[in-house]
Amino acid sequence: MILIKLGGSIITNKEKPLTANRLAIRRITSSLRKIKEPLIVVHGGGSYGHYWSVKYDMHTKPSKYSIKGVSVVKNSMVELNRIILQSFLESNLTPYCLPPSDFMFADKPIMKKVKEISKIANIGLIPVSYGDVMWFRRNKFYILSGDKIMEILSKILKPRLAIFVTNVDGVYSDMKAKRLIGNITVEKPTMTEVAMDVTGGMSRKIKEAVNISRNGTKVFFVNGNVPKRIVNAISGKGFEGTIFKG
Ligand code: IP8
Repeated sequence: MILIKLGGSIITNKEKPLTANRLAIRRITSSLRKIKEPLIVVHGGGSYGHYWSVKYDMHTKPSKYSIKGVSVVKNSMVELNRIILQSFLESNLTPYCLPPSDFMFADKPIMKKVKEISKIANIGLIPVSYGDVMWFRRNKFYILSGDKIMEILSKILKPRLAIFVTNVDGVYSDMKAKRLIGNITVEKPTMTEVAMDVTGGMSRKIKEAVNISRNGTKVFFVNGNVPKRIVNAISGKGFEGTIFKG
C-alpha cells in the first residue's frame, strides 16, 4: 500500500486565495492511473483551509476559536476536497471521500476505524482524506494538518511508501542555490516557513517525515509538477527527489 500526500502548494495557488491548481491536480490524478497498488491519498489546505485559518487566527492548538471561523474553514476544505475527488473521477479513478472525523476522536485516531481504511483501499477504492478543522472537546476545535494525518496513518497501516508531493523538487539544504538533499536520515528542520501556513510549512513536514521514517516506512518528497516522478518513485525507477530513511 502507498500513502500519498498532495500538498497545498501543488494543488492550490498559494498566492491567490481560494484558487485550486486544477491543471496540476489533473496531471497528478491522471498519472496515478498507472499505479497498480492500493492507494490512500491525503491532501492539504493550501489557499483554501490555510487562507481562512489565518484570517480567523486558528491553529493546531485546541482552543475556543470563532464559530464562524470553524464553519468557514470546514466548508473551504469540503470545497477543495470536491475538486480533488472530481479530478480523480475524471481520470477514471475511484476516490472515496474520507473526512478525518471518520477516523479521529478529538486528537486521537480510532484504531478500529483506521484499520478499516486499508480494507477500503484493498478493494480498489482510493480513500481521500484531508487536513481539516476538528472538534476537540469542551467547545474547543483545532486544525489537524494533512501531514499529521500522514503520520497517524503510516504508524497504524504501515504502508510500503509514504510520498509527499509538493511544488519543489524535494528538501533543499540551501534555498537560494536550490541545492537538493537526496537522502535524509536525521532531523534537519532548517527551512524557512511559508507565511500563510498555520500548520508549520516545510519544517513541520520534515519533522513528520522523519517520524514516519523512524517507524520503518520509507518517505519520499517529490515535485508534483513532474507527476512522472511520483510513478517512478513507486515503481523504483530512477528516483528524483528526497528520500527519508529511518
Ligand atoms: O495543508 C491544513 O492541512 P495541511 C488544513 O496539510 C487546514 O497543513 C484546515 C488549514
